[in-house]
Amino acid sequence: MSERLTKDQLDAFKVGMRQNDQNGSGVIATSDIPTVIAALGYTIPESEIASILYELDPDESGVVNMNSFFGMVSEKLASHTTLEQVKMLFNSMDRNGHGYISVDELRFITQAIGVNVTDSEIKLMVETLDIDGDGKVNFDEFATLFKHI
Ligand SMILES: [Ca+2]
Ligand SMILES: [Ca+2]
Repeated sequence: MSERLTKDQLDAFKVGMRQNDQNGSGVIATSDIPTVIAALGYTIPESEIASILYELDPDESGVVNMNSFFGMVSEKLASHTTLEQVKMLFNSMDRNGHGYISVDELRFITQAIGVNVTDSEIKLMVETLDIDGDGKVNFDEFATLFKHI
């Protein structure tokens, strides 16, 4: 079994990227990657983040294709995560227990853990995961980050 995202999921991410490209942001700044990883609930040593960034952006252009980023997420992070951990992470992010993560909830979480992201970056994170396009992230969409489970 592959731990990578399926072709369908990658296609969904690409659709999200194209939508984001209309706003001029189909890429993510490498400086934002530690923030995004933290917002997903992971603690990764700085040394490992440095190697991730080097892998994603070997020529140090300062930006990474969103597709490459999610490929890295599915490969590096998912292999360490059990379904129980994914559920716990999702439940902790779904503060009102309605069964989805809203932009507001993601904003609250990023502020709570002390990372500095703009509203447009938060919306980009939601849009990239939001496969059915309802503007919120349900558990199935969230779990695509960890699809090997
Ligand atoms: Ca919620
Ligand atoms: Ca959705």
